[in-house]
Amino acid sequence: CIVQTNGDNGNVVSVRKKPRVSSVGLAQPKTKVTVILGAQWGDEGKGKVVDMLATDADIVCRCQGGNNAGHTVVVEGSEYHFHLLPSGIINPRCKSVIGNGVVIHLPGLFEELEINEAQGLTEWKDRLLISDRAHLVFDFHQQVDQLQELEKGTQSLGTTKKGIGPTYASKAARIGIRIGDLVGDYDKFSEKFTSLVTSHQKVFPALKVDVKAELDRYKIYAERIRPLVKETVYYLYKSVKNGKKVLVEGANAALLDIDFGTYPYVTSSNCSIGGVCTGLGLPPSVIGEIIAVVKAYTTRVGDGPFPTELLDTTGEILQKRGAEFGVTTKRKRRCGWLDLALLKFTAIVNGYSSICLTKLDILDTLPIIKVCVGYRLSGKEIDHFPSSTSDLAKVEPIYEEFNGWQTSTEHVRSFDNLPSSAQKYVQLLEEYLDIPVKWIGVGAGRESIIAI
Ligand code: 2SA
Ligand code: GDP
Ligand code: MG
Repeated sequence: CIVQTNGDNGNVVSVRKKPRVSSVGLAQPKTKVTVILGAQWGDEGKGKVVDMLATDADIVCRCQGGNNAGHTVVVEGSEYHFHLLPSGIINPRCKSVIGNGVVIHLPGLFEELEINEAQGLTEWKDRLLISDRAHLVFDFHQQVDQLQELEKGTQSLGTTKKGIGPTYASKAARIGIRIGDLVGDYDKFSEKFTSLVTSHQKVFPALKVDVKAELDRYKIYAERIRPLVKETVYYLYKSVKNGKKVLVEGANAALLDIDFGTYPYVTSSNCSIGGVCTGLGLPPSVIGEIIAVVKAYTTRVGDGPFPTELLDTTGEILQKRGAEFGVTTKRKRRCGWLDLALLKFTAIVNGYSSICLTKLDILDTLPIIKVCVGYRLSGKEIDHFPSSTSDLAKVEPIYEEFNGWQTSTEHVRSFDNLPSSAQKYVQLLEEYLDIPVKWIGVGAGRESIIAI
């Protein structure tokens, strides 16, 4: 009961028996949002985990990145690749949201939809919602990405050349163009586009853009995209408040995060937990489970330091058995041992509540398996993940060695039926990070999973 008194004479002016509201906005939501994040350098198998959890979700959201991402889902032998679309789009019950933090290349988005339609994706028009605050990636951003990589020569980052960095740069410079601009006043959009091109041509005189042709093309895109555009912040607010189950699909991964990754060998968005809030307009109080997707070994595509990289035949075996090729660029992925020192760092940043360990089956044939449990720098063991890439390039991994299980785990569906050395491998990961492993992937298909 709240009693308010008049300050002068102490008389009671109002008595309130019940609080006026039964909850405090989204501080106590009915259900919490589940987040799926890549815990290494990407391609951990997030798409598969999202597809698995989407069967029980109402909404699946992307919050950052663009069509640099490549997420694979294998259902009954059919392989789907998603770049901009949330992997939950193949679930006919699920709405898919592309949030404000995503950068969208519309020609790429429509191409992706067509490819997936040919593979059986249907009725997406009623299920796909795109934030009016999301920024647009134009073809010239992709050209700039290529020019920047060329200019860097041997210092290149190994980007996907999808225009991601240049688009986030336009956004941060406050000259970017949003989906809302495209579907708004077309004259204003045209003015903004023309001046955006001009400002880039000042820096890159080699940049050739047929502004009139681009504007004609985007007039058509504006009409195609208009029915999908939504103010998604309010939509998600209402959904969470009404108890809808929301899943967030992280793209890229923690070590590619612009702040916490191996800068400058990173992408240009926050792929860690913070990007979920800023990329969707969700407050931290609604975040529930944060699931780390961890590959049973480590891969990296693009340049930059990689302490446990294997430049020998074991690395080749992992690359071949794991079919480690970029989904977007088809580049060979670099492969190495599982790195727990790295995972400890990303666990600190992201606060994982559980782990989905993927691709354990890829280790099935190895006689010896190593796991990095710490780093030495200049001969001394260090207790942190170096922020400097030159230090990271110099660290010496400290390894723990396992006898391999050398038997197929592909058809195993319970933890108890895994070979004992595979069980020990999983337990080391859990104990080192103090986070439970809830699922283990033993194949690419939807069914190839051990739930613990
Ligand atoms: P960008 O294009 O500016 O984001 O590139 C910057 C760095 O980020 C890396 N990056 C990725 N790493 C792993 N997987 C990604 N998606 C694709 C896939 C990659 C592909 O699923 O296979 O096809 O090559 C991804 N996207 C960006 C990139 O390699 C640079 O190191
Ligand atoms: P994402 O970017 O994290 O979604 O991952 P990618 O799709 O880029 O790469 C992961 C690859 O591993 C895909 O080809 C998946 O089909 C495959 N994959 C995922 N989980 C498993 C697993 O447990 N075992 C095997 N063999 N393949 C898997
Ligand atoms: Mg990928």
